[in-house]
Amino acid sequence: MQGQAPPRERWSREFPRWFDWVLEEAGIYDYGRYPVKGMGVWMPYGFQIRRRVVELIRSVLDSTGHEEVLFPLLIPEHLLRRESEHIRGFEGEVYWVTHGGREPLDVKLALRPTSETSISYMESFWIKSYRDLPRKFYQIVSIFRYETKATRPLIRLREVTTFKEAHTVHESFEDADRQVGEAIELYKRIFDELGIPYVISRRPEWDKFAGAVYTVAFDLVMPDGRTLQIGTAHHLGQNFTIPFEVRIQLRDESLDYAWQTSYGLSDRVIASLIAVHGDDRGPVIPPNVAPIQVVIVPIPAKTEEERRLVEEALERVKSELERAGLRYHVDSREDVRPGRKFYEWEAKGVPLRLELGPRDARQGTVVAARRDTGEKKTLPIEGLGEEARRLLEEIRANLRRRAWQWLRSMVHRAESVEEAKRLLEEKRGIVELPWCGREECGLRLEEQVDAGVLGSPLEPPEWVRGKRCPVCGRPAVTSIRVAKKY
Ligand code: P5A
Ligand code: ZN
Repeated sequence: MQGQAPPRERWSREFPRWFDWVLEEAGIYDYGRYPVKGMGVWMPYGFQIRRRVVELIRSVLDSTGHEEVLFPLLIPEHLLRRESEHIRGFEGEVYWVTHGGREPLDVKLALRPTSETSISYMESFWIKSYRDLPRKFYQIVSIFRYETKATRPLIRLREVTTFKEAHTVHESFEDADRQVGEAIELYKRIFDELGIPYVISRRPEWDKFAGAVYTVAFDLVMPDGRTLQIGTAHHLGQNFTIPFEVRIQLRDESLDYAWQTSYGLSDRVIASLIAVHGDDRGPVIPPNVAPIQVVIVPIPAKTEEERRLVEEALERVKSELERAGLRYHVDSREDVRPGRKFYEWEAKGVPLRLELGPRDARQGTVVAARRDTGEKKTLPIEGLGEEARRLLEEIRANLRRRAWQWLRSMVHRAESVEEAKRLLEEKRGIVELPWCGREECGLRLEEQVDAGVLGSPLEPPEWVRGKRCPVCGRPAVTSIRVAKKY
């Protein structure tokens, strides 16, 4: 029996409301009720998803020579101010601790908005020679930013609770450059594991990280067609090692300042996996991070003998799933009707549901319903563990495929400003145009299309060859991406 794929009307048309509803309905993140703006509570179910995402990030970093550390939350004012571009960028977003009890503090302390300054400060003691390099540190911590744009749960927080920041040190510009390349590869791996599609852009000069030489960013198109920056990697040059005096002895025995990179991910990774795999019924949590991979809903039996049959079949189903190492839950609530249960587990995004009624029990089968496609089929209990594993793998692949398809359908090309404007209004998503590469034209374009610039692909694309910049008419050297941004 083939089910219709669940509709995605509400998901795309009312995305912000859909998202708030999902976080609450699924018990992921309680945002509205906590009495500090921009801060919410990870609920048990959400926390489990978060934990698995964090484990994935950790395992990718640990297996590639990154060392986990933990720095203090507080940064003294003079450290935060030491790199001028950096503080200029963050000045308006810093929370300050000014008192200890009733005493005003001698030195104001910042709640870290990011940790380049405190980490560079300590690196100046730890790193003395090229022999110590490369070093790759990371931590997964809360950071605080007094965001002034509209705050949103998991998307624009004032306490970012799942900030994974990596900080690396190198002996040359080129090594740091290569490290940015590695960061991009690692982030691809992480996003691919979660089935999150992305567009990678080199951010324009006017939108790079405060204190960076250049910034590469991953963007996702959200269901409503607006883009979300879901990760960034920065070449920091010697911008922090000079003021913090991270000086090293080079191979030729001379002394020079070291080179750095930093790269970060946040709660937005979790927001994106919830957003991108959703439909009108709620999210579909990818099986590899789903707290519950399989939910079993026993269908009420009428007679004692049917009840016993279902009980017995249930034991067999459970041992099948256990043997296959799957995370399952039996919803045996007696006061809730099956229809209501289906609705609730769909809203939690459990990827696979097994229904087990008297008739199935008698036949030694269960009815399996896929959350991603809504498809239902009858499966023998014998060998169910393996079959469920296979189905979950298929669901994962399907989610990823569907998400990529959707992202691709949201990237458009235009050769004139008017066309770009029209596409942004009618189709939303990302519009790519030929570009002369000059800042002046990029900024004019932002104004003319009333959208933000994401930047350019890392390599100039083939299709712009022979084309002209729609703003100034000069030959295009690359393309530029514009989008309505979150
Ligand atoms: C890289 C890690 C940095 O802070 N320092 C350490 C560098 N880069 S960043 O671009 O400013 O932030 C990294 C990623 O964090 C996400 N992010 C946020 N997520 C939720 N709420 C926020 N207020 C917020 N601000 C930034 C973005 O995905 C960004 O790419
Ligand atoms: Zn131009």
